[in-house]
Amino acid sequence: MNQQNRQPRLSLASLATSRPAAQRPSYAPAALRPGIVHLGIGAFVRGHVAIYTEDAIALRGGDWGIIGVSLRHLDQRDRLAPQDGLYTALERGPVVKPPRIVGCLREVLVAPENPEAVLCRMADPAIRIVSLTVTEKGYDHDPATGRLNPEHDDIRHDIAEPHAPRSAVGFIVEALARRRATGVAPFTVMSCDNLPQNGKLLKGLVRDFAARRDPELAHWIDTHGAFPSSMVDRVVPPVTDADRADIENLTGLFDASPVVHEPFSQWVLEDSFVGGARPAWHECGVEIADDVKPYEDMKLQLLNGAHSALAYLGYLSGHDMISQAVADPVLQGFVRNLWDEEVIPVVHAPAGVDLADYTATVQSRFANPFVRHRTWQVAMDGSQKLPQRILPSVRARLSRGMDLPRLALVIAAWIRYAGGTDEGGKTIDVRDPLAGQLRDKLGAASRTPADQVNAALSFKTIFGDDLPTDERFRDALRTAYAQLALLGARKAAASLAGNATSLNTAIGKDAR
Ligand code: CS2
Repeated sequence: MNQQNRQPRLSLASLATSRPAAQRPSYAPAALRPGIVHLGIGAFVRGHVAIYTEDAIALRGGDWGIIGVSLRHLDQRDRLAPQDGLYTALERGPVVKPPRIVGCLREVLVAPENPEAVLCRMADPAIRIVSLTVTEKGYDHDPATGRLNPEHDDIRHDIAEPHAPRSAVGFIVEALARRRATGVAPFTVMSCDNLPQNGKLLKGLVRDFAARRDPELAHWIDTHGAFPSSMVDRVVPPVTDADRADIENLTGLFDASPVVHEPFSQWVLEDSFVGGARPAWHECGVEIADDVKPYEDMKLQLLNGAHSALAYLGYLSGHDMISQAVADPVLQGFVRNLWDEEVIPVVHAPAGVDLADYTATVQSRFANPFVRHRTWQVAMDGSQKLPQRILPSVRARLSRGMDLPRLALVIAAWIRYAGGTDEGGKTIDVRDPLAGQLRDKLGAASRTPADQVNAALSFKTIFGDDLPTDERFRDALRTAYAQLALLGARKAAASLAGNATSLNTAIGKDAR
């Protein structure tokens, strides 16, 4: 972190001294009482959900302060506590916007340090919503089936010691049990992660866990609880020292934990809240929908699917940033064709949405050079992401007898990436809950496409029971992997990019 020439640290005491260029909360943050506990207080929630909440508080008031909880690390708390929870959000795009100091995050707790403090807050009747951005792996479920994984270390621990949990699901169930025991209504549980039907999925996990403990608790949650599904969308990359320095210059205050985000933001939310209690999000740009599923499917399969495609193929082709990968004519042509030929034909557009326009917007968002989102970052946790980003399109195409060479190439690129060695023989820092197992299995298999594909398909938590036995899928994957091994990622993508420029760029004066 930049230690030089520091301005005063952002805090409630210094807030009034921020430069006029900075937008400050229009209400007094110190007087704001909490109504939301948020599990997983990383960058995304602070660049998205919290900003809508800040707007709703500014517009309509209400006790909707957020208590953020880190389920693993201390760093957010250590950075935000000296700032009284205040942080700066900066939009990165072609138009320079004033930085915004956000006031609705009122406290940050670290769960492993003091699980009891977290449970006390969650059991407090003042808390009406518990929201989550814990990433895919934070649900401790089996991605292929969407069911709780009782073998997961944290879940095993929480079943044995429910009063001092470690997992998000364990915290939710223990807090709900305490509310039930004291006659307090349940809080609404609002997942904001990139999972299909995230509310329904989380409800299933919470019910399953609660039923192992007490079937009556499970029944109470079923009858009185609420688990709205939502589709959230905004690219919020990790901040860099350069971002911190820019923000310090703009606001005149040093912020150890700001967020940077792209201009675009979308939140489609199912309006299912206990007692209807929620901030006035609908007046601040949140779209309320009876059925969020078509929005989630569209976003996961078109936006996140293409993001993962650019991450694996882009990384293997030598691109550090998503914006560079999508500006590469070869990969751009490939992604355009992936959308047009393979994904759009099997995705149902939400009413009133044109998928050609939607994907054109996604493409220009990815190309935003001011958003520094690394391919390596998006490549993380592939074993948890592919099941909802790539495999639903695969299944839809197989069931209709359609081919899928591009989807197969994306999966082949992931296999190659997960193997841990890039095309130049350099080690890849693979971050994934299954990284060790993947590396071992892929490493033990021979280099032939058939054996690499077999090794990957042995992961049923990713591919389920159906795909590994589907001969057409195996064939497509073997062919894609063979192309990748023979030509390298970029040329393999060029052969499926469907335009002469891509092919020429890849095989012509290409230095890579
Ligand atoms: C990305 C997402 O890291 C990733 O896997 O695909 O975080 C993406 O930036 C967001 O879903 C955009 O809303």
